[in-house]
Amino acid sequence: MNQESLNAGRQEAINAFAIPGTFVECEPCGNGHINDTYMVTFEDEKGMSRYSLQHMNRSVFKDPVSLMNNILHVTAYLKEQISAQGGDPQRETLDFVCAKTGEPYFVDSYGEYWRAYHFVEDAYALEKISKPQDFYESAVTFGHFQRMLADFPADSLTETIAGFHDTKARFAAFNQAVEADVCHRAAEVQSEIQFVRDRYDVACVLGDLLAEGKLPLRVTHNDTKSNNVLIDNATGKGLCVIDLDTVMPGLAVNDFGDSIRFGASTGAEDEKDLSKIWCDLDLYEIYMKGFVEGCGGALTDMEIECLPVGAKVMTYECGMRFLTDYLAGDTYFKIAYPTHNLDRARTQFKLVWDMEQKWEKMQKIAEKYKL
Ligand code: ADP
Ligand code: GN1
Ligand code: MG
Repeated sequence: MNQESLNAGRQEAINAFAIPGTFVECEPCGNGHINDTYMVTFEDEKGMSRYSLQHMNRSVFKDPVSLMNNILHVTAYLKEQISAQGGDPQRETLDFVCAKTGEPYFVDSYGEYWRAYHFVEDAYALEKISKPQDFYESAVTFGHFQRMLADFPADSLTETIAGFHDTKARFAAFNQAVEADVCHRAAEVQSEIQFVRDRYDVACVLGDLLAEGKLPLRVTHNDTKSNNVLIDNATGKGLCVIDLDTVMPGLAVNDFGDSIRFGASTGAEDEKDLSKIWCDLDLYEIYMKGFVEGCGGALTDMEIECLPVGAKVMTYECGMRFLTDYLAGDTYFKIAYPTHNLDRARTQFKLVWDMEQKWEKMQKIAEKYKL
């Protein structure tokens, strides 16, 4: 969709939600790769209030109505849990604002879907890990999130992206993109393609363990990048898990792994200088400690043993997804320049390689957290 229709649709959306007061301003917000997020300010007699307004990505989420139903049910359930634990449901989970029609979303005249949440004030998203303590807090918060959803009726959730962490299916999609080579980019990335193909076992390992009944299916977040958790400015504690689009049945080890690939890397996800990219084992262990604690004893020994596998698989899968998107013409992830997805893929492959070098150490660390 072009910028002009997006801007016009956004203006419609600003007027469409049941927000009291008058509109003051709207600014882009955050660094998500999927949706377009804005921070919108309104003013009424009580003062200024802020909201997060999101244009939902329709090419990624084919069924936004079912997706919003998922989020509605999950956040309602979480609010009960948070209240029962003496927490603040207004700040500790996403809190919707309905459209004036009463629906939890708005469709603009271009057919685009929008939603609005109360902005979680006095908190920050972890774009990069500058303090290990923040990473620990994010781990406790993601672990606790999963624990709170332990008895959520998983059957009531729609799969918002089919096979989201089916790494074997991702491998097949990758091979199709290589064969199709619609942008004639495959020739220049032969070594990256080979890197992926040499590790088909990594694509299969978790799916096989799940099929053999060795790992349990749980309700998981599935997108545990550290900027999908907010940390409280005042207490420094993890506060609120956001970006709930992919809450679906999944593997705990993948939620662990996705955080490691992003937060335990010594460089940015799109760092061009690969000599700066390593998997920091201190951060890996700090996160493991927090995640296991946050899960509150619910992880099985097998899950704990497979935490390093989750780290490797999620990093490999994410690199493969970036490379697939690069080959397919950058239709999925937002990019800022033409080789952005390739740069991202390369950091992930460097991390996978580094994890392979440190594999025994990674496994030994996990052993310590078996209960
Ligand atoms: P994406 O799916 O594109 O990653 P997110 O839902 O993660 O979108 O939102 C992008 C960013 O916007 C977050 O990383 C965070 O910085 C900010 N954000 C989103 N919703 C809120 C909210 N309710 N309160 C505060 N910040 C928010
Ligand atoms: C996307 O939406 P965001 O930016 O939090 C992606 C994740 C990737 C991540 C890579 C729905 O996360 O799966 O791991 O980018 N989300 C979706 O940075 O595809
Ligand atoms: Mg996000």
